[in-house]
Amino acid sequence: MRLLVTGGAGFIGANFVHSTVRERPDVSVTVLDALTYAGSRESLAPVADDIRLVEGDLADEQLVERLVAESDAVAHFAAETHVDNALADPAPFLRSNVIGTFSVLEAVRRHGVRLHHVSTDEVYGDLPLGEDVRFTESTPYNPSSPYSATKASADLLVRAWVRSYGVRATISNCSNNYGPYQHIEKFIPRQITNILTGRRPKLYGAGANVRDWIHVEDHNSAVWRILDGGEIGRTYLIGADGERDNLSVLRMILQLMDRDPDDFDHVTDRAGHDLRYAIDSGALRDELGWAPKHTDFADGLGSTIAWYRDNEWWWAPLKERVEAGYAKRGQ
Ligand code: NAD
Ligand code: TDX
Repeated sequence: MRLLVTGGAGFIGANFVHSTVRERPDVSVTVLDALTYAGSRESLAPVADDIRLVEGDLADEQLVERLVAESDAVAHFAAETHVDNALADPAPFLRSNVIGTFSVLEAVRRHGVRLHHVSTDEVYGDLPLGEDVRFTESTPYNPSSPYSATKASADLLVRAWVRSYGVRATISNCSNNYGPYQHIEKFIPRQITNILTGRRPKLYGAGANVRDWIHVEDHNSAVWRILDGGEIGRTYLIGADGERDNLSVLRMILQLMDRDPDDFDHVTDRAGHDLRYAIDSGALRDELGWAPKHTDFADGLGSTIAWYRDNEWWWAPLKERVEAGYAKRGQ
């Protein structure tokens, strides 16, 4: 199989490429990535000799068309992904997430190529705290932020291209990922690298917001399961029953790093901050037989901390600039 992976130099995409090279020697991987601030060649260094990396933008229709024409399937991960950045400047999110997905859809339509579109649970908006409800495939779309609105728009384009043009596509909406190679602007790696650089962790508001954590390897095994056996036109929700509030996650990081549990700062809350995400992944488990492997969160968090400790070369050059950006916003 010739597989085109968009966004393969980002967090989830790079982990996907690593595991594909490791576990699927029959797959030849081409990565298309614009190498924005969120993508890096270094994340693909361990597999550099096993893949082809093309630096380019999704909005470059001719390039996308050429690469899609040479592929049997596309795993579409590329996107602008950070909610705080979207609040500060939504324009790149419209370009990459909406126009970029449109460009991929037109190319797969012309060439009859199978597409898997990677999306997020944030398209469903948020859930109340403390109620026993979860997102399912039939939850109505209700995005809150410029980021989630552009991901929702992309999902709707995919659904329309399936219905109108018979494009062979599936969609997955996954909960919050953690693991190696995640950009240090995101919650978990930001706190780990704050501690490793002598800074205090930063918690938005009271830390009561709940996220449903899944290890990136489990997200990616689900994506492969859908590519292999998913029903065309279907949406699958991916989650590993990992609900925790932000304060508990932060305290766990502090404990695993031998710090005082109160050694952190409360900072300005995010505008429009979604309260709670929670995924019911029953359909994926029952119909495609998928199950997560990383079921012990403390264990997964411990190995993620170890990865950041051992791979300072990968993140240290970014740290000052990321924190200066947050400081400007009072976060
Ligand atoms: P990331 O920000 O770490 O990586 C995104 C990658 O896409 C980067 O390498 C970047 O250079 C590339 N990119 C961005 N715009 C591009 C463009 N116009 N053309 C080509 N490449 C471009 O993101 P991530 O966390 O790895 O997320 C990957 C996908 O998974 C996204 O679609 C995201 O919405 C989705 N997702 C993420 C999470 C999460 O917790 N991180 C959860 C659910 C879904
Ligand atoms: O320093 C911080 N302090 C803090 O309390 C940061 C960066 C975040 N937070 C909070 C905000 C959220 O409630 O932690 C939670 C997680 O924040 P992010 O890592 O920014 O993730 P989130 O906004 O939940 O979105 C993530 O999951 C879904 C990804 O960034 C998205 O790309 C994905 O779609």
